[in-house]
Amino acid sequence: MVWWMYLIAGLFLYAIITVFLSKKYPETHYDWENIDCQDYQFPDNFTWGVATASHQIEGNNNNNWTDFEKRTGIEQSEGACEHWTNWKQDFQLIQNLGVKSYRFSIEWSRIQPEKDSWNEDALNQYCEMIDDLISKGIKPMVTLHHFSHPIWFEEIGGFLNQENILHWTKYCKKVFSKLDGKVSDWCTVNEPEVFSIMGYYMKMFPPGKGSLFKTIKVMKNMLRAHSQTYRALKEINPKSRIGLAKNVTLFDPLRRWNLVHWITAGALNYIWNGAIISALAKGRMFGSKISGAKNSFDFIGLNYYTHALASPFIPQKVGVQLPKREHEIITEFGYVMYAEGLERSVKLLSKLNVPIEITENGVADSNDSLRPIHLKRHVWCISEMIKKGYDVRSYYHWSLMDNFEWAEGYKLRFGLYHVDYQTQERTLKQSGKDYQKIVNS
Ligand code: GCO
Repeated sequence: MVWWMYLIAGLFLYAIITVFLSKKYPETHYDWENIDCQDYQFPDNFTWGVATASHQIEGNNNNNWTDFEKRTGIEQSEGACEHWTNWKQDFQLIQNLGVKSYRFSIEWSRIQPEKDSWNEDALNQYCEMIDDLISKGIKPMVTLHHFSHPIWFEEIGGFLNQENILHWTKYCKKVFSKLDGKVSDWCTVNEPEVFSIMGYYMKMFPPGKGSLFKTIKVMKNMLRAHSQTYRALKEINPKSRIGLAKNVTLFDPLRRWNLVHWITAGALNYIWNGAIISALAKGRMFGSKISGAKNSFDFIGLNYYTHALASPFIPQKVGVQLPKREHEIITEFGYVMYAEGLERSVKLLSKLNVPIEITENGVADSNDSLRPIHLKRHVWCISEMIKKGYDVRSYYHWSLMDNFEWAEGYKLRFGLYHVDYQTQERTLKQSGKDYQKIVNS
């Protein structure tokens, strides 16, 4: 063969591979102009909810995050929504929406401020809060770790050290034993991939490290921590429903004809999504055994926000504008609104063969101009998925009210209620009214 024959054969092979990949991994886009998003249907037992996390709303915490905020000089969380004192009023707001479930997290640093001391008053307050929710007909879904933990735990290496998992399990058992009987739905950890990548690779979350090796180690340990907790809690009450919340961000190649973009997308998809799914489905992650991870979940929580267009030059920062398709709408977080990805994410997680709870979905939108469309599109997509037979049981909107958006601080507003941080006044937004309508229809 002469050189040009090799060239033609190579080009032919290249074309076959990219066409094959494009067919196998389609990037769905709907013609939203011609879709009637009001045309949705939900089974009677579908659960509507809202979600928050302790550090983002409670205020005046003393944990790895407050320490990181001080160290790095990012916006300080300080009083946040002062929810720790305003919770009664906030629970009225939840009831006012008509939702039947509320996902929130317990602040470990409140329960166990020092390694050897438990704060029973804090635990009792959570108990009182849960009783109040139940009396309002709102089912609590409790997350045990949503990015924040005590400073003493961080100081001994947090989830970077496998031997620290026993401290975490001890805390989980303590909380579980107290709340068991009142709470049936539990999320062990929130977004292990976000926690490890943002904290140990992108330096945007505590502890602010930049090491791929440590990132992978933490991700593995978090899955170990989840599995051990799952088994320990199931022993206390086999009837409880325990899962974890997984953020699915879909990585699509920026240019669908470019094999390098496909390879980048594939690698990022594995690190962000595939590794954790593999731990849960096969008990293996990045080539290591994660013992006990297989069958360690009664449901899988899906936190869905967006897809990202991958190339070797993908920005390694959040809050900056990412590449987008021409017709796509960019949100204030810098990523696009892509409701079509919700079904793709559900499809991905349905491999795990357990019910799917959409534990988070929402948009950063300070003047509430996008959220109404965002909500409509995502709700319509869920209704379509249910029609197709996917086992999606619930939808928790992120978030009940504007709150402290981690490294982005207070400028990003995700709430159905607007929060005036000066007066702590909450006001229902138009999207909140829309959600109220959907939930009550
Ligand atoms: C996350 C968290 C939430 C965020 C929300 C909006 O995904 O980072 O679970 O705490 O506030 O996702 O970004």
